[in-house]
Amino acid sequence: MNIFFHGEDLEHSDVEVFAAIRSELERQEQHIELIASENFASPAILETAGSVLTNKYAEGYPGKRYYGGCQYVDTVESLAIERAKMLFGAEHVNVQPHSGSQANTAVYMAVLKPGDTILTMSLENGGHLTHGHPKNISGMLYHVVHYGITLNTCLIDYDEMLEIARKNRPKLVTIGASAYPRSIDFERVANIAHECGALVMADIAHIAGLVAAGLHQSPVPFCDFVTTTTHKTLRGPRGGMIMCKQQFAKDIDSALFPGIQGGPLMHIIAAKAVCFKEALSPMFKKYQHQIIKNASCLAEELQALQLSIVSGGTDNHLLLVDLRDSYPEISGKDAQFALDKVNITTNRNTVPNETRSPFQTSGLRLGTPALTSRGMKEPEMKQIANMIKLVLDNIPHGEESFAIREEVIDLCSKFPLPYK
Ligand code: DSN
Repeated sequence: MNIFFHGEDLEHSDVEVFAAIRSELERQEQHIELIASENFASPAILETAGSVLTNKYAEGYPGKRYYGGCQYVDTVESLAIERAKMLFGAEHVNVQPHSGSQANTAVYMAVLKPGDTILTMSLENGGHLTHGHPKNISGMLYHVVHYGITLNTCLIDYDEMLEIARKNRPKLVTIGASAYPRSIDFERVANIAHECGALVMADIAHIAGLVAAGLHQSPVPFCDFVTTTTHKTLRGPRGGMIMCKQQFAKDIDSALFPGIQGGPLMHIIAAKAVCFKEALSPMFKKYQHQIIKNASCLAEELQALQLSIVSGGTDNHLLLVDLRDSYPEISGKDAQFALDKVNITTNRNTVPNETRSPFQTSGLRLGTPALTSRGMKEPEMKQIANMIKLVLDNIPHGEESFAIREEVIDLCSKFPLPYK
């Protein structure tokens, strides 16, 4: 019995959507993907995410649902929970958040009241929207105080964090980033929070794969709550997850459902279970190790080509190029657009002590999870660094664009996506 579907129906029933998906596949095949938060999920994960489980409503949790017919989705959710516990050593896991934002919001709902103080890292310093940005619900509902980084090293200033925590007595401290290239000392942050009577939430959305593989300190033993997405370095389906100490299990579960979500996405939860099984394999550790090696190599090569890298390098899967030294006239937006033209996909990003607006920025964020999933290694990172340099040198005229685009397509053809 074939339990999955492969597009033969869509091709005939909806030509517009089919054509858009096929074009997106071609784009993914022919572009160098350097967005640090993107990846290529395995065929098994894509199959599961496209399965008949999408048909099932299952409000509640395994063994305690509000609908009949949940016996098989109970199996997949229980598998996802048990595998995640094994992977991260967590006491309690909720695999239902639709996204990392939902996961973070559920933690806030579980432990905070409107007006309570949260101590967080700002978006400008590498944090995340959901860590108290004024335009996000976290910044609208709570009183937000920020810690930052030391400007000359670009490292989190833990001493300042302690000082601010002592002064402001937050109810919750958050730690975790979407554009921070260095290791994070979760134990130290948990000690600071607990010393000041606060709870602590680590958001490991970006580095979850590195943590699962034991290549980055895990926050799980130290922090009250750990949230993540499942689709970045973890290489699963798009979604979120919350881990917490057992004492908070009930509050977290009810904050998520019925607090902020209704029916869980059972096809995605099943795909999370598949992702966690893949992440428990020895191959996964090798893959994560290569992600880090590739990021370090890319940073070193770009530095050798006279580009400034924030903090002088990287410990994880991403790096930040500060364009201001070598290319003061070029914004992150200009660089992103020029690279787009040659099929190199990146995103502009603010850099420490940013002087341009968040829409323009002075930086580029580059990450290696997706390229590493295609099998690229250090020689390809060197080639990519050279191509990036050539593109930046040729802004605004882009004389070299055609040749570089051909080189990108040729490189991609040697490292096919894992779907054929
Ligand atoms: N959009 C994600 C990222 O690119 O880091 C964060 O939500």
